[in-house]
Amino acid sequence: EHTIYLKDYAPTPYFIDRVELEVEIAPEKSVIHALLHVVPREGTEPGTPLVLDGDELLLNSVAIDGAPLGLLAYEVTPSSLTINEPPLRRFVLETTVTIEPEKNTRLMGFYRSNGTWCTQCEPEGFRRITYYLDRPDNLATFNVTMIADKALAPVLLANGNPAGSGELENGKHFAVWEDPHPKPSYLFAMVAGDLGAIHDSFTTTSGKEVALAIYCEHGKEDRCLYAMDALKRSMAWDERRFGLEYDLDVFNIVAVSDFNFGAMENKGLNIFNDRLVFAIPETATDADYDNVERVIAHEYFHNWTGDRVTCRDWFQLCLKEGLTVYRDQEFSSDERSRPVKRIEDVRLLRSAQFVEDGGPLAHPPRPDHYREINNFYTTTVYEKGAEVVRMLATMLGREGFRKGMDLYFERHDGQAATIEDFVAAFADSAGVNLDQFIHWYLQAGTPQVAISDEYDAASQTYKLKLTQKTDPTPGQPDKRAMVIPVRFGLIGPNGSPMGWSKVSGGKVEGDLIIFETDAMELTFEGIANRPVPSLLREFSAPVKLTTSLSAEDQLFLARHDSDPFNRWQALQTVATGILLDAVRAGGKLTDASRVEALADALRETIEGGSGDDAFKALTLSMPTEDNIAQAIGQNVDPLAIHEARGALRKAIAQRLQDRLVLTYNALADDSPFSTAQAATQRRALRNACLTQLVASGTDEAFALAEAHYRGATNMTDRMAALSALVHANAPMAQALLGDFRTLYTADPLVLDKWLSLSAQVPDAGTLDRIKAILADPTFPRNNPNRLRSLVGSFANANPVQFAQPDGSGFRFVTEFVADVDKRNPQVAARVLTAFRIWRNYEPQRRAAAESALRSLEESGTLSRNTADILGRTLA
Ligand code: BAL
Ligand code: ZN
Repeated sequence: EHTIYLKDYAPTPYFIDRVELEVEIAPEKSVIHALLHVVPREGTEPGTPLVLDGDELLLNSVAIDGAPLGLLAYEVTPSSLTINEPPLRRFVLETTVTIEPEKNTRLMGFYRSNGTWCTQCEPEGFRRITYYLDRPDNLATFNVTMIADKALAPVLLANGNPAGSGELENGKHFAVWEDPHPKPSYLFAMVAGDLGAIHDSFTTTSGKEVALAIYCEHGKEDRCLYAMDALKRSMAWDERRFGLEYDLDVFNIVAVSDFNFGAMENKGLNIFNDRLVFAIPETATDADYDNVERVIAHEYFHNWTGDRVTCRDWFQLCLKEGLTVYRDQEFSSDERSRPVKRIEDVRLLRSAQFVEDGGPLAHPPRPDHYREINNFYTTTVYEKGAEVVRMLATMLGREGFRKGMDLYFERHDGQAATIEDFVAAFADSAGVNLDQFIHWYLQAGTPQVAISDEYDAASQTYKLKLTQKTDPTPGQPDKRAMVIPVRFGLIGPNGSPMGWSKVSGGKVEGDLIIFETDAMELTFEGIANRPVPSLLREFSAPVKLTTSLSAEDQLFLARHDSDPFNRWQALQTVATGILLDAVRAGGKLTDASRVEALADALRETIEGGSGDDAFKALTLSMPTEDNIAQAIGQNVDPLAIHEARGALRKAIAQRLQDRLVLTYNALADDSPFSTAQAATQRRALRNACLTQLVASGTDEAFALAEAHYRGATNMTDRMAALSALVHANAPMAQALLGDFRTLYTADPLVLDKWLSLSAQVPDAGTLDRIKAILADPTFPRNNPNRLRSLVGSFANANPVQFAQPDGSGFRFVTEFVADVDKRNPQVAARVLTAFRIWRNYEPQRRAAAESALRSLEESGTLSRNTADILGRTLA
């Protein structure tokens, strides 16, 4: 069994500090000539072999310091090249290999996408380009000479700065790139192709001019302008907020259409999935614009948190990912609405990370073993990782956090670091002990925090009783108490904040409770009236909170809390209570007065002055079916959930109909499309009103949505109407889907929207329609975006049809996984993770899911990626 353990980490006996590559790019076969400057590490014994990683390479020649090696001096296996007795001094290892990018359907290493040659090396793709110490702790400078046919590939890009170019015989040309910053091989990148580009520049705070470019398929240049704008804002923000400046003469981004990840932070040459670059109003929604901005920022921010300071080993992945997600979240919060961004991030955390953390694929942000590292690019590493950094920032304050970051860079710039290094920088700069805090990185599972309160009028004291517990996760049966920062406030009967004369029983720093034991009881003195507590403001820790507050208290918070997150949360909590009762009643609402009270609070939110339009739009969206399933936990019946949620949305729509129509009409806007905050927020609220109206299921509402669809002048409005009608399974939904398909027939990214919506129709005919789409010979069956849009959306966003009690949905997905696994294991393994909830279903669906998983197990040889996910899912 191929399991890798953190405890086995050891430095290599040799390291490579300089790489010179000459790459001859040609159709079918490319040839890589590598000069690796090798140095034995101190203490390496004579005769210690040098073992390099390789994968699907054809070795043509191998030499040391120019002298070819005899056959007995080295060994080649499918995954390695071993030099048996290298010299115990600095030397140059010279290899020549042949690779076939055209046949590379795994999209890892050097491959061809839509005619363009490009690379993806993280985590272990460089070994598919040449033999190397393909691990993140080997840092080297790179010099790359690329040679290609000038007509096929006029554009030749690699990491670092341009260092020469020229013409060669037979229509060929070359370009040289020198990257002066030592980097691990996973940050290596090359692109060759016939591409269009937009150019711009940025002057850094110390006056250095950086040439910026975004490359893409010819004819799509105008779609890159928003990404360029986001890039320049990101560069300025990182200087302002963290004092971090860019460090090369050029910064290039390339958009490609076949890409496993969203994007990749290669030094000086970020490569992007084109869906995260292209944005024009006709084809991109406001959510797409946000994603472009967020990911452009994320990859740019990696230049410091990832590239300048990288990871010692892949167990530390969260060191760069959690931190960089935190940074991109902060960027979006500063650029847009902070409360709205926080609510959106928490929604994602709950619907993806909490689910992962509560199931068979649960793992700590820093795992201690893995079979396949590609399976650890998870929402736990990314989103929970960001929450852990956010808690540090919450406890240390903005300045304290910045001091820790400064020390981290001072100590580790140019190094491959660990989580311990990161946390030590904060402990040392702030002079605090973070020995217990670091367990957030080491322990899996979502802590469950319960808080109850008690007021005693006679003594004017108020008590908060807190408990925490974390359920066992795979490999971690016993859990310890975590350090949980609980931001809070007490609210008096008139809605204003309440102070106290004294608090005892635990650590309270200003408006922050530091809860770090299994249980704690705080006593506040000098409290003249019973307060309503606002707990876990800003969602200050990634925990599941339950409180003893009544629905009336929650509605009071929804009206009076100064924290927008908790105003939103209060309404969600009331809705969740109603929905859980409705599910228990088989999908019917049981308490009309509570529904009315919720609807009235929503009305006040929409009408009232506090909160921007995007915030109001978020309050209108009820907990998702997945959220409800999670709250139920065991014996989940997705159909009862779907019906309960539909019933609540219908009841709210009926009660708020006049208000929704008024707001919808009042927000009509015929000025030209703009991505300015006020304009996007206006669209968000107007479309939320429309979506809510459609939930009433009336012909009038359907007609309004159809008119909205037909009259739309941008993709945000068009998709909002179509999506509302599709999710309501309205009579005209199929016809409008057909119309949408023909309107955008030539645009692959809009095709993704159609595929995704088609897969989400809550109707028994959906599965057959998906099968027909897949069976179409023109369907691009190797493109990750298309496959994920269709089958990923079905498995993750159509809970009722995926979990048909007869198992047809489950079997369709496992058969799809078995097929795609032969060509692209990463895409297959990712789709399979939709089964992580299978044990939570009621018995019939659970049995059906298990049977589909068992047949996948028996279906033949699976990739390590898919076998790993399957094994853990069934364990
Ligand atoms: N490093 C992989 C892509 C990303 O997280 O930026
Ligand atoms: Zn990242």
